[in-house]
Amino acid sequence: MIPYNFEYYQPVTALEAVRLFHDLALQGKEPLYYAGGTEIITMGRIHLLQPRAVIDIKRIPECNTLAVHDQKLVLGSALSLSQLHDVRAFPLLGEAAAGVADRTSRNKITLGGNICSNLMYREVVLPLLLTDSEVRVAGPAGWKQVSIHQVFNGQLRLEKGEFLVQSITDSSYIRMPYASVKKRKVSAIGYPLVTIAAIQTNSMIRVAFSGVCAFPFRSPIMEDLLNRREIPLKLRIEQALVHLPAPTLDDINGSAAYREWVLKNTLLETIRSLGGE
Ligand SMILES: Cc1cc2nc3c(=O)[nH]c(=O)nc-3n(C[C@H](O)[C@H](O)[C@@H](O)COP(=O)(O)OP(=O)(O)OC[C@H]3O[C@@H](n4cnc5c(N)ncnc54)[C@H](O)[C@@H]3O)c2cc1C
Repeated sequence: MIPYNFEYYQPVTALEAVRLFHDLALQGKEPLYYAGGTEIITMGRIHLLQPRAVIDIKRIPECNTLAVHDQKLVLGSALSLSQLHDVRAFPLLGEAAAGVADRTSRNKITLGGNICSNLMYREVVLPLLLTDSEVRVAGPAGWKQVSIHQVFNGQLRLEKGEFLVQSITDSSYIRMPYASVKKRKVSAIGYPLVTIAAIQTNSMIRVAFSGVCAFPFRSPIMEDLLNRREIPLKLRIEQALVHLPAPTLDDINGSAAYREWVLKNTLLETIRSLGGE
């Protein structure tokens, strides 16, 4: 049960959604965009969130796009993680999506909801970072299409009233060899101790991480060190890990020392699998 009342809106255009957000915010209703609702409902049930209005974006056609235009794959932010996995349009993204939660939850959890999640893992963003994808955002100032690197820095930095509509990925990246590895504390379902996603481009291996620090990231300096093939791989990994962008997570799922051990071994396994020794 959700222990408070709230208004529920289902706009059918992005413009209507943005206008609703503006009007509801003026009325002090602290509106939230609502996608799968799994996080909003979970947090609402335990009083960590209490919006007085939610704006469901799932009926907006652009949020449900799954198409290739001009050699670019366009994915709507309201596609569920199950859909992303099942259609195999972007295999690495599908695998990253399949590592989140359980199938029943993934039928609800959306691409946009995972990337905009208040939970720190946001694992589904890793393939978008690796492929220099772009995102389309709708907001009070209209639409904008920008590189994910411009708006994602640990989390998606949106202006008030903006929401994620689509991701756009160059098809050439989607065909590249890839690896996706998620290590958990015990079972096949759970938050990551370490998640690594990687692709092999023509010139180098690109790597992105979740579960290692308090936010998902891709680091140019780490990638540069990991690709110096004149140096033995184990040494490259040691050198790269000096440049983690923040302290290693140390929590109930795993101590920092354990995570670092898992990270080293997982990186070794991932880079070898892509022929990067
Ligand atoms: C059982 C379970 C296990 C999980 N395990 C993992 C895990 O291992 N790894 C992991 O990465 N995550 C995990 N999660 C977290 C999960 O992926 C997200 O928190 C997901 O639940 C939110 O997706 P949603 O579509 O339901 O979003 P919602 O609950 O609808 O929204 C979540 C937040 O995102 C905002 N939002 C949603 N869509 C948009 C949009 N298009 N534009 C702007 N803001 C938006 C909302 O306003 C809200 O603040 C788990 C969740 C569950 C329930």
